[in-house]
Amino acid sequence: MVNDYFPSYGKIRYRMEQTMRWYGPNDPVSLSDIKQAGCTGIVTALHHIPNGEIWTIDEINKRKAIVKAAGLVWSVVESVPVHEAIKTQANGFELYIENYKQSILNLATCGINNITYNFMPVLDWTRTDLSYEVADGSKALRFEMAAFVAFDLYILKRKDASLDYDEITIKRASDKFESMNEEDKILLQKNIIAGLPGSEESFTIEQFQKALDAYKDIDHLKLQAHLIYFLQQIIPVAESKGVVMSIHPDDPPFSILGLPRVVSNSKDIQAIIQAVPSLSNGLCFCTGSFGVIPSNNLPEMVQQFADRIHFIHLRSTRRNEFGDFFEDNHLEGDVDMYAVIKALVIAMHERKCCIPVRPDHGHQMLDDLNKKTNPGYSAIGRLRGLAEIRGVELGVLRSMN
Ligand code: DNO
Repeated sequence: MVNDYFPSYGKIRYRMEQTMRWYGPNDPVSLSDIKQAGCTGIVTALHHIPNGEIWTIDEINKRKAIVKAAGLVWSVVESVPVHEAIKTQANGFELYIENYKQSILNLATCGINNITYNFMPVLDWTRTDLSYEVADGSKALRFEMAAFVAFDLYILKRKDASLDYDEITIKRASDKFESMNEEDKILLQKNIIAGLPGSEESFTIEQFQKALDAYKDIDHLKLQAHLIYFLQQIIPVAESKGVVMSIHPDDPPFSILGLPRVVSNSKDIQAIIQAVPSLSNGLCFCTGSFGVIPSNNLPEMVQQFADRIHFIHLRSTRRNEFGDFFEDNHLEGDVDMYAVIKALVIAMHERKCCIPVRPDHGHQMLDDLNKKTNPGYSAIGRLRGLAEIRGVELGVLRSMN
């Protein structure tokens, strides 16, 4: 158990590299804001390049120069998105894999060697409510099961969807739907399918159903095989250039809309490591995603995958018995942040490296409430999260030195 693990290490020198996500020149939170929050690294992506196309050296260098001019470093790419055709192995998917390899090579040429991606079918992350007011008056992101199921059953009207839910859940969903007005329904649909920031996809209901249909013959094993095939293709390319690839876990980490999920727990991760053991085949350890499942013991998972965690998202969710969760303050909620950070400090010491970490999401609070920022990516809310996290890290370090 990590909590009992107190080795006499002597001087521990490696600290988390503090970063924040920046959505590029149009992000209302500026590079200067991020720098003032105490970050040295930036996590960004070329969101303007359509999913599946090659990131050219020219475009990468342009972004890199903007970050450098602000006195910061482009530490991690989040994300180079994986085209749906690769996940379903639809016609032409080999070309998308070739393009992906070329983007890795181009990033490596520009000296950027840490790339995050995910392998979630159709939707990247999913929430039902983007401005859930918590007790202190700040606003958080939330996944409410009844609202999600109401969308599935009564808005999307997915065939046989009711077979996926028990009676109580269906009753709660129908009550929820009854209580909603037209505006609420439109907003719920928008939150789920119009594309959260960074997801690179946006659908109408018809397009969405079509995207789901592409998975009708793809179960867990098949999707896992497609992921492994993808890794077998790209990891040797990444490894040859010293690039590490960090897969982001499923968010939420359970099946939604009948879709398979292959990166939700340690068993899933072990399977992909076993298939492609290279350390370039790494993990973006997102405590907010993994933390939604009570059986995911996060400090133990950090220990288990310590050698291949190349990027960290720190965030804490609070769940209830109905399958709902919301994003709590970073040191509250269900994640034992102290134990996670301690395990990370030990991992960094053993690997003799600083792992980039970002406060994943933050509440909208204080002046954030008067601004329009990307959901989850407020300035002050994330600053609070980062400040708390680095305080915990300092405490852990002092207690061990
Ligand atoms: C949400 C993010 C995800 C993440 C991707 C990684 O805020 O954590 O969108 O960037 O899943 O590919």
